[in-house]
Amino acid sequence: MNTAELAETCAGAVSGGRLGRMLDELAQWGAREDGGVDRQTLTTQDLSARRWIAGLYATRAGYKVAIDAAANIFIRREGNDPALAPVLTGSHLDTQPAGGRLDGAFGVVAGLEVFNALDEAGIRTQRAMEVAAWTNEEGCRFSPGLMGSNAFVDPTQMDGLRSVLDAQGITFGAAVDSACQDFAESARSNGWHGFDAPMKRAIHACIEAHIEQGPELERAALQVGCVNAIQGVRWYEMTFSGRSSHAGTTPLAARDDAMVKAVAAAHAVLGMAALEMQADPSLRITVGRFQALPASINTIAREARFTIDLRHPDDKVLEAMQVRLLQLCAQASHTAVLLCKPPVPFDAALHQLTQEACTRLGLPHMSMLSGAFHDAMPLAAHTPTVMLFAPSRDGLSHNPAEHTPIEDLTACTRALAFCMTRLACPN
Ligand code: HGY
Ligand code: MN
Ligand code: MN
Repeated sequence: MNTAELAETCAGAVSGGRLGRMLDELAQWGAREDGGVDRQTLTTQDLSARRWIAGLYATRAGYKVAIDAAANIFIRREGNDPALAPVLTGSHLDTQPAGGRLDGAFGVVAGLEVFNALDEAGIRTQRAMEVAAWTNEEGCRFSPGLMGSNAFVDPTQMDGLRSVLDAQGITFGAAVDSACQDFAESARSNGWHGFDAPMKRAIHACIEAHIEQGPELERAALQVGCVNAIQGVRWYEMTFSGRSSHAGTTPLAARDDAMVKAVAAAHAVLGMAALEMQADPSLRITVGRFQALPASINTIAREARFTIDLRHPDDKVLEAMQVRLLQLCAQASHTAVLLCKPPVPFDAALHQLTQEACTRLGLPHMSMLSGAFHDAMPLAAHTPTVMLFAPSRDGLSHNPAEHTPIEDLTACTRALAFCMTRLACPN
């Protein structure tokens, strides 16, 4: 068989039943009563999910597992020529606090289903393939997001990232060390086959499968998104200061109320955002978190802070918006830029391959931009990278009701299987 025929054979062996069962099993870790998932990075729920998914393949012939200094996990399916750089797929296992069961999880499980399909079809590839489970993509517990994939591409970031604290005062470094120890203990007690996975190592190409998390594919009644770029993203935290004093005794003239300053600034930001998003449908401005200290009902706030999530496909617009946001928050005692990522174009040849895959497999598809960021964003600076999307029902994500019909998840996985096989069997 030529490589295209091998690729079609692998795509044909993808099983929606197996895919659905793995997604169901994975959703048990951090399962919420409302059907969603709370599996924040490096929590006990995340460690259980990591142990389970690595353990599925770690003792199978032809497979090896590894963890790196950012606790990124890699599941490797050996190829005929170990000297060749691997083809990489995967996504993240961590979720939002009230997340869905597909954001991230689908990309990891889809990669593993490609492995299952190759095994079933008896295909040995030239290049090894690896599925990555990147650490802390979401950035909820430790901010910002994309810590694991960023550190893989630029290990010099690790020292700074290790000192980031979560709300309980635990450092990212301590959480990473516990995860690496947990992995090592599981590997020892279960006889896992391991390999050495240094950061920044050579990768032949990277393809990440993910749910769209927006409404475009469903609106167009299409099954697969061939993603050509990710829009730029900037995160800010605006902090306002005041002086704590008694709510019942302090007259207006004596008040220095941080809440008054923060609410006024947030209100101005949201008012500007509404007008600007009306004028420019590509613009996204969100105030997602608002906190006050000491957060006591009968004490005037000494501090109040809120976050802003700013997104747009054009970096010049992001730059101009940043100036306006800082102006509106001029009363802030501290402004922090937590994340600043310019728009990232994906590899044109890989994007072409994703479209070829969908055409050959008869999958209705379209080329599109990603509104959400993904681990593919940093990877694109390290190796030719592209993404494949499956539709999201009602465009909903970061919500327990997140859902995609299994036939659409299967279609996207078939396209992934085709592309990965083509890349891993070059001749
Ligand atoms: O925020 C994002 O774009 C990603 O879903 N974490
Ligand atoms: Mn995601
Ligand atoms: Mn997400």
